[in-house]
Amino acid sequence: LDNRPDVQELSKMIKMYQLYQAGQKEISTKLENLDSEFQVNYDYNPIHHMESRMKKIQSLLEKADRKGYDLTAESIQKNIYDIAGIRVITNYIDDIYKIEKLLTSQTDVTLLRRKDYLKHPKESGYRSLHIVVKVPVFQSKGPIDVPVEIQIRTVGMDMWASLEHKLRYKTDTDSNLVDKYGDRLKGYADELEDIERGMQDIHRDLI
Ligand code: 0O2
Repeated sequence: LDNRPDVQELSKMIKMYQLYQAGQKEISTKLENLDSEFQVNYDYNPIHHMESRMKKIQSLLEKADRKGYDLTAESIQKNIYDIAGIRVITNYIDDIYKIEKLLTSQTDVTLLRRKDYLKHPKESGYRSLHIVVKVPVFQSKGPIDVPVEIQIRTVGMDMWASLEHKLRYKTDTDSNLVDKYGDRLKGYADELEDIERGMQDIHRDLI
């Protein structure tokens, strides 16, 4: 980066991370509670597993720089919503929307942004539901709303995204690989969707 933030700004960003991490924990707990409740009442778990990550400061600054935002804690907080991220991997496609509805209908959770890459897959074939919600974090001086990005997708879509991410990452060193595998992967994304919808139909008949 040419315009690195000074020590004072960096220290503000580090403090800001504590707040975002707390927001991430609030949402993770809500999701875990929903999943346990499903187990007790319906003998079924919509969530296969979850992963949480905090965006590394270096990636955060690079993203802000790329998007042309000031590299200050204030500007980053105002413009970037995926500092705290949770990935929810579900068993079936229906579960994606079920989780979204159950989470966003909670009174202290507010939906800020929504991108449905299931209804509108990306050019690559990528499918996932991305939502950003805000949740209050109770600090010593009172509550502060914190945005958390949640990516919700099925086991199949997650497996696909991991492989495709590797391909894109490798592209930096070998662009032939995208020419070689890009179309095939896109085709697999469509096939996976067919298979997951078919399996969901069978599962629906079994519960
Ligand atoms: P990381 O480390 O995964 O976070 P925005 O956040 O909305 O300002 P953008 O780029 O419009 O910026 O967000 P988008 O495309 O809705 O979501 C970005 C994230 O979605 C990526 O994070 C990936 O995790 C995932 N993603 C989006 N498109 C693809 C795709 O074609 N293939 C794969 N494998 N993943 C995708 P980052 O930025 O890569 O970093």
